[in-house]
Amino acid sequence: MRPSSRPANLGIDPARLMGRIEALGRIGALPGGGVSRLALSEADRQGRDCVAGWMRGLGLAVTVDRIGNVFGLRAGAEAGPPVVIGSHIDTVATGGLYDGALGVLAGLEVVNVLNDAAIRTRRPLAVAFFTNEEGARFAPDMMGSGVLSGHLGLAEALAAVGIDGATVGDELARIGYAGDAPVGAIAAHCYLELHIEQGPVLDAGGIAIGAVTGVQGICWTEYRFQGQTNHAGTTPMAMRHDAGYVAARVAVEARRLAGEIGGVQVATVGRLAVAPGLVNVVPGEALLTADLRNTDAATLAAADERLRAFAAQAAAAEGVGFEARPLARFAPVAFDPELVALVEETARGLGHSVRRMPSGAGHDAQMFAPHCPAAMIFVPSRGGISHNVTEHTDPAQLSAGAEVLLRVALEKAGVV
Ligand code: HGY
Ligand code: MN
Ligand code: MN
Repeated sequence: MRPSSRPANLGIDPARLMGRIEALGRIGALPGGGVSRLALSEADRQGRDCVAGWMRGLGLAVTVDRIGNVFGLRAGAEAGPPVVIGSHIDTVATGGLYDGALGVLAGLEVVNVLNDAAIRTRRPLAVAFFTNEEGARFAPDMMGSGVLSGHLGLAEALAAVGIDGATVGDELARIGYAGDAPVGAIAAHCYLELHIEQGPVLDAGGIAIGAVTGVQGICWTEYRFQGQTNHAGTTPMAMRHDAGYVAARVAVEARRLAGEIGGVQVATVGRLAVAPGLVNVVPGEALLTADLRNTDAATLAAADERLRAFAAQAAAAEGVGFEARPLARFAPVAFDPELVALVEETARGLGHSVRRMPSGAGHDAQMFAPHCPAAMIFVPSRGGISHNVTEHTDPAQLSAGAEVLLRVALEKAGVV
């Protein structure tokens, strides 16, 4: 589909975009750089207030739904489902300035450009941020967009208990974002998300834009092992029920299994804890989280099953009890081919190098994909680093992505 004519001299304001990114980055800023705005934390509340304030300042009608998703709506000449531009503003505890924030703030930049040029779109536009995309404090990830899309029940989400023992419902109320708008009140005509790649592909290839074809499958599981605390000196090895030893074996197996499967298979043990965690006590308790991902659903399911079987066998051999609790299960998702092509053509039309690619990271966009045309625009991550305080993308690269977003959004919303 060729992009039709549209106001030629429109352009984003790179300094204004960077100004908002840096201003939001000061909320939850970590000493020495980076950001921590864990979902529904005080920093997340401040970030939400800041972005909702910018939305209102741009004349957007702000609504908050019952899982705390925030939409800023810009009326079009016609009523009907809006073109939604979204992402998230919560971060992991070792976050950077751009993961999530770029997509939301580039959406505000699009609105700013349209307001400045007094351009009215045919369809309404909405800029949105969704609750708990990261899943770092409360599993699963993509929680707010997952409830919106029906992937997760509202009650189940509100009851989710975080790694610190708090519940989503209590925390949402505490920060003042337990909205009263029904979930799903705003149905998207289509969904666009600008995001940093968070991987090495674009940066290594010197490519400016990624036209994202889809998102790989995600499988998070929490393993808990119950052994027997005992004396480190007096307990013969054959008499031990060492929960920590079993957890360590499972962690090593996860890594080995990923290597054996090969291809795009990845495995991460992000949380590994033993109790009581004392030098002279055989651990009686252990907890481990396994994050497995693959673009192929069957391979991913097989990997999950094999790791779970290994854990059961290792626990039995050590006389240790174990339970496995699913934390997140997302099937691989394909984005709308026409929209992906539009992203690719638009990038090329702006003179940017572009390539099609799957996303290794999960995103809110994947929750929209089954319900409306959805697509993502990637910009490079320096060294492929993300979920790390040194996460970086050059301002010119950020602006290039925002420019593509502006033109694709205009193409989908139409100009009157
Ligand atoms: O885990 C992810 O892929 C995303 O950052 N929530
Ligand atoms: Mn993200
Ligand atoms: Mn992230």
